[in-house]
Amino acid sequence: MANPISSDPSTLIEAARDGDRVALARLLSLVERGGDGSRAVAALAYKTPGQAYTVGITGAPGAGKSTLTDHLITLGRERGFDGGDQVAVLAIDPSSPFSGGAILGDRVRMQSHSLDDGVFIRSMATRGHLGGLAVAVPDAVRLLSAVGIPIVLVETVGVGQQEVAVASATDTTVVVVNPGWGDAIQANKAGLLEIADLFVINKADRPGARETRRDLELMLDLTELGPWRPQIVETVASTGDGVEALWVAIGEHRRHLIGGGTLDDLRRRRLTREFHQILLARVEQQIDQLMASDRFAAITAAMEGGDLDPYEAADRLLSAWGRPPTGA
Ligand SMILES: Nc1nc2c(ncn2[C@@H]2O[C@H](COP(=O)(O)OP(=O)(O)OP(=O)(O)O)[C@@H](O)[C@H]2O)c(=O)[nH]1
Ligand SMILES: [Mg+2]
Repeated sequence: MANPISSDPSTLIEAARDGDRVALARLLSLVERGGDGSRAVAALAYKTPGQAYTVGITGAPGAGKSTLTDHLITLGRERGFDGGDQVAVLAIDPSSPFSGGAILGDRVRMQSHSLDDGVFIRSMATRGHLGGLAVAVPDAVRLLSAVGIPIVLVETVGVGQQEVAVASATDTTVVVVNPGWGDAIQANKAGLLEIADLFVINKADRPGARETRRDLELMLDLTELGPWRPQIVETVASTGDGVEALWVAIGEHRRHLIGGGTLDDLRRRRLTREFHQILLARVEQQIDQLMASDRFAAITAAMEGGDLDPYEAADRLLSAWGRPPTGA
């Protein structure tokens, strides 16, 4: 066993591969914190990508994602995709940069697995990670895969742009809605359609599940879909009703991706997107540096004095691109 107080990423990765969960937790903290530590972890993880299949569970606050995830952990452990396997869960709250109360709730809801050392549950915020969630989540997922965990579940709270960013880091994306959802998130339906491989109508014990299904089917009918039509599964996570059908549906989507040869394409596209996010974050950082320079102050003063229009000002400033900003 590796030195327990080591903080060297390669030592930690070796220990994590041998099943040391403390080492794995420490690696995820490095990823979360960003900077050189996360760069080092990312480089090591990228070299040994692993075989993890990743499932995103996303949807509005309180939709029942954690309660569902708790069941999916059990199903992953007992059945897996080709037999029971180890399962990792990343619980992500994009709304707060630091771990908040909601995540504590997640831990409590998944507590039934706390004695199973084949289950690793971790909440994650992005703190200093350059590129935010869109880069931190793929880094974390890659790490879990690299240390040999075959099933990774990613729970994300929220609706909107962040959700899309996280969804693009997983192989199968499950969008959880509740009966009566239609009125609540009208505006975001198109976004959800774009990311959903499966819809779950959870809390199907409440009135309106049938209308919600009809609404979703209609929406799918009006959308130009690829070769996969998102399935709709009804569940009551609080009792476990329907969760097996959900696991089967996830498995079918997985087989669809593997059988059609599209899983590799999907992952390649995802890597390109991640690259794009990293580039954007880098460029933004450079712009921040430029804006702290004397040159920026001088050009801004000239613009304010009426000597330069804003486009000329931008041209002037960017002509210094790549050179170290003076007097920063
Ligand atoms: N009636 C009913 N209640 C449910 C069902 N599933 C979950 N709940 C309850 O809904 C509440 C929220 O469940 P969570 O699993 O924490 O939901 P979540 O989507 O993870 O919530 P956040 O992580 O806070 O966004 C809890 O009180 C659950 O017991 C269901 O199928 N039917
Ligand atoms: Mg939750």
